[in-house]
Amino acid sequence: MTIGSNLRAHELGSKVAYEIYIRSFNDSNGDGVGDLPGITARLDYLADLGVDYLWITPFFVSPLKDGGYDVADYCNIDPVFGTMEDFEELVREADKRGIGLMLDMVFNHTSDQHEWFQKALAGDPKYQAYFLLQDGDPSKPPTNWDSKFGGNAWQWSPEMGKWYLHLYDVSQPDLDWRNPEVREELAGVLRFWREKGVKGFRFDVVNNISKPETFEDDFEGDGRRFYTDGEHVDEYLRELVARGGIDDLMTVGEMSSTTIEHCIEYTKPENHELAMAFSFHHFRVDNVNGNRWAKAKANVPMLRDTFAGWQERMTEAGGWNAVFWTCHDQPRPATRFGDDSTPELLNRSAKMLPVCTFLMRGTPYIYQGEELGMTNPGFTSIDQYRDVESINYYHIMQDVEGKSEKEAFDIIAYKSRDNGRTPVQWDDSENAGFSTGEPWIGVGNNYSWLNAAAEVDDPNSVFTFYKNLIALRKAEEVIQAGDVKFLESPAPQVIAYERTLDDTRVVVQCNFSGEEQPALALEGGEILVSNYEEPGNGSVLRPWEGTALVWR
Ligand code: TEU
Repeated sequence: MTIGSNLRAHELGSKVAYEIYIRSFNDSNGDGVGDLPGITARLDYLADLGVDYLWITPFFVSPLKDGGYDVADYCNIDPVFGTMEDFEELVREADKRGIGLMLDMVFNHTSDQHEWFQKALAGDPKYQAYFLLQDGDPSKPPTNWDSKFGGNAWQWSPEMGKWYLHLYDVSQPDLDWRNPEVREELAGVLRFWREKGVKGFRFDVVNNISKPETFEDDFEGDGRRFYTDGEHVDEYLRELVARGGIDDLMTVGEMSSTTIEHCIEYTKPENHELAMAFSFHHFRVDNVNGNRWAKAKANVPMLRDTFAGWQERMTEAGGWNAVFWTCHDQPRPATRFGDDSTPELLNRSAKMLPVCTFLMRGTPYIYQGEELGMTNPGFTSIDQYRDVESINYYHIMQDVEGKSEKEAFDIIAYKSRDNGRTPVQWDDSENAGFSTGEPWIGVGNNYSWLNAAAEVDDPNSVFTFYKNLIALRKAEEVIQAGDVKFLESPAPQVIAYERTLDDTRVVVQCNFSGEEQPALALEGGEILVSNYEEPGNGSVLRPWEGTALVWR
């Protein structure tokens, strides 16, 4: 049986995952940082929503220069997030509610505080061979590659008298996967957590692990073509999955700047690599001239074509998509793809978005707070931002691109990752019920009315709508396992597709605008789900309407 077959599709297609950015989810001890007991305390909320898996962002020992994606010890918990006992308690309590935990494995790089890197700095040749070091002239980096977080991707280490590669922050040295000892260490980390009862893993930027044998300048781009989906990545993944003993678990790889062809290979079941892949091409639809650091509305026809390509081609070839609107690296989708200018428009558009993705073929992921329709926080000063990448680019936009302070700030306020990292808005009490202490990052400016306490029992809330969509996915085989085909859009601002299984056909139509738009000419059909009690069914789609019709 293959992943593209109905058997595997039923299995993966009936599941829904929920991402927890632990620092901002729920703080149990008043230190202003979310933690493991904070998650345990909210399990009933998550069980009520109906999710099957929790992907929890890294809570391992870390100097937290990159929010925990700079790991100093893969098998120990950072005290700021709790203890091993807290983790075991979380596993037990989640298990009771039928929820599995997925841990976030950051295996492309470590923190510079990791013992391996510290030993390398001290001159130990065994550990120097764990990293990508180059000899050379301290004034001239080995290549002109860019770091993803700005600046050159190489750092000179006076201790070692060598350069080291860091595709991300300078505090995140890249591991050398060509070294079998490195690969065995990392497989051991998977075995350790599997033993603890973990049900899955998310692999950070895992398609960047295979670096070339020799390093050369990139005169066409920023260097990514030399390591993205690199030569040995499939082989490394197969080996990791086999040696880690995780082929039967839920796995997802974060794929940076990848291609559909590569993601087919990563997720075809016969390859025994990963169950599914995150790809980010749909986030390019509001770039300006290829630049992510820009403020523009989404190009909906481009969004439609991107979804169509990934949905249809992955399906044809037996691959499997993770489908999602956001994660901890993105601004809030209600602000970005919907309209948060009034509570009514926010409610409408924040419900249309999941109609569009939840009925697609794949496994949906919800990012914390999305199910409440959380928005960008409305920060007014750069001092409120914490993220290393955002702060770097705030300066690059001014110093290198010549933007004004205001232009740079407006772009940060629209696109920064921190927009998605403000605390989950639990209630209208101080700090939105997230913490009794001062939160590590400020809370959004609308928590007094936009919060979980106000939404859980409200039949009209975004939360209730998500809950119903999850239940719908679990009830309908056509959503779990049906074929998918994108339809010609009746208007540029509309995305339409159909799902079919045996004699059942579902047509989804979503209006990505605040104006009425023409609908597809369809005969009959019952409403399967809609964000309007009276959809403009038939000839028009109402503003921000998302409706699915079914024929059986
Ligand atoms: O992100 C990978 C990644 O591609 C980011 O560079 C992304 O493009 C950027 O954050 C968008 O703003 C992963 C993690 O999700 C991220 O949180 C980490 O910072 C990064 O890897 C390094 O580990």
